[in-house]
Amino acid sequence: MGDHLQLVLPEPIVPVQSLSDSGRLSHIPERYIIHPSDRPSDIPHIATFSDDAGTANIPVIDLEGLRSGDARERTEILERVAAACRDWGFFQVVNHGVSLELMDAAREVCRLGIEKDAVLNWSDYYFLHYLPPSLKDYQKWPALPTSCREEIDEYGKQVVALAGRIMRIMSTNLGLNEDSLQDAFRGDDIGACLRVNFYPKCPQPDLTLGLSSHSDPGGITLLLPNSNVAGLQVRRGHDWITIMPATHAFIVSMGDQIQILSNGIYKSVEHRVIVNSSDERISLAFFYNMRANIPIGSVKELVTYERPALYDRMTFDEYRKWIRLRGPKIPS
Ligand SMILES: O=C(O)CCC(=O)C(=O)O
Repeated sequence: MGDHLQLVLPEPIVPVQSLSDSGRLSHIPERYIIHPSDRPSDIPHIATFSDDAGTANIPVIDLEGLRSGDARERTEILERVAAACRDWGFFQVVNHGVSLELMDAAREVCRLGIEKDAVLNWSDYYFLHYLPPSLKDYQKWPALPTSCREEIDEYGKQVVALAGRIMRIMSTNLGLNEDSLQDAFRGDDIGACLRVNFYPKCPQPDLTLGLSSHSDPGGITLLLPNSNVAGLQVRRGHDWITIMPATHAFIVSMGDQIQILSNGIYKSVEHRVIVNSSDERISLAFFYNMRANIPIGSVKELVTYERPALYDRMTFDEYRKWIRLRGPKIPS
């Protein structure tokens, strides 16, 4: 995942945060200026907006009804998720079962974990690995504030549980056994990591991007953004839709491996991040991926005479190497 993103990003020598914090920057350095055809033409004039789920452009789906045991309500929710997976490749979930306090705390401690002189990157970021356990190394997690490791650990556990629930919903919606997708990921052997992104204020947001257009190569992503600063844009045909995050919602998106497993029924959609001059932004992108070394192809029930297999089987590791050569977007 990191390799993939590094491919499409220039590697900064100075953390963007320190450039922005100098307070003297009126123009962004040359190396951050992107080609005119890639520039965001429609930076929202006011980046900060009120939390109003009604203004969101991707579906906001309330999962509360899944707990009630009411069959009709459950069917309606599943249908909404199915439509969002098919039509958007993106949706937001609220009442998802992850502790709201923990969401706020995770955002705050991860933010504080971005040290001034830490890992250098464009729109500074760092990775924390949760799964497989062999990759989890607390020594590489921020030590301060002292609650950081414990809270991020608990956050990871709850988000992994939510991701599992969403995978089961998607599996059922595809007409499969509810564990089929999870089994294809190799169940307990999945990969999970958190990418903490920090986008400082930018004096010339129209000339650059916080994160270049890409699709996520893995399974599903659960994104926790600032609830009041716009930044994420999702490709919709020729347009870029600026997502308005609903309060305490996760933005869920399909990765390339879901497109492959579903034989193209669900789409992994390109997205990018714009920055702005008045507000900084932080986002926690939680990637829920399959085991890296098992061949993945479309689930056999979804390959038919009318809909032959669209993709070659390959392992997630091979796929990452493949996109490194081919560029960051799976053909739809
Ligand atoms: O910051 C965001 O809203 C999106 C982050 C993202 O796409 C990523 O980390 O891959």
